[in-house]
Amino acid sequence: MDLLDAAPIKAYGYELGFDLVRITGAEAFPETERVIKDRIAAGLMDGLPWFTSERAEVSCHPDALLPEARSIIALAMCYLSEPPEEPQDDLPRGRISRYAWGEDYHEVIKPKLKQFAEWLREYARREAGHELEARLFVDTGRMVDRAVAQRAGIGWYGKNTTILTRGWGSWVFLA
Ligand code: B12
Repeated sequence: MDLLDAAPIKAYGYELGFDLVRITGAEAFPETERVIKDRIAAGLMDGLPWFTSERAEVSCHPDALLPEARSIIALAMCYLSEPPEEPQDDLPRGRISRYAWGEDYHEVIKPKLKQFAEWLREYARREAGHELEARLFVDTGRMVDRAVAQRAGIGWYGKNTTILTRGWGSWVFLA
């Protein structure tokens, strides 16, 4: 992103409704790759057949996802909302994790990422006279979302392994 001023990029991220916007370089994540491979070898990722060592070799190397990659924009969106009123009856009920209360976050965030990428392309053309390529990831993509967020300064690893942010705690989706 060194050819482009980062301030308007961050400002646009906030305009789109993200709560934290940071930028980091597109260098590899060798420590995360080592941890993923150790966990797979120890059988800790059983039940997630798509979570393979080969996948880690891509997801921890941004240049395998986009060869000319220079920077990664790390985004966080808070999902903390007020709990609904507790029903006053004795019927047995299950509890659903807060992150699943609203609309599917993938469907909320993906259109915003597409809009961000379109804006970035236009911004790069206008400011630097060059074409910009971008790839978009939220959760299901081959990207190590937490490692990116930590390196970019979105937050730090909490004891529950989620990224804790100043202001929103761990109640954030990453993209
Ligand atoms: C696989 C996965 C799961 C699996 C986990 C399976 C397993 N055996 O671990 C399942 C389906 C169970 C799951 C559950 C949840 N997930 Co999930 N999941 C992912 C996914 C796709 C990959 C995460 C992963 O394992 N990466 C590989 C590991 C090795 O990388 P890493 O997490 O960066 O690992 C580092 C840390 O582990 C760190 N570390 C671990 N523990 C500690 C402790 C300390 C003290 C320190 C310093 C460091 C540290 O060291 C590693 C090396 O850098 C990511 C999205 C993505 N594309 O990254 C979402 C993601 C991690 N999930 C997310 C969420 C919200 C959840 C849930 C809270 C949802 C819910 N309410 O049920 C739970 C909670 C899980 C938890 N406490 O971590 C969010 C986390 C947001 C945040 N604030 O961090 C992500 C980032 C999705 C997103 N884009 O928003 N998830």
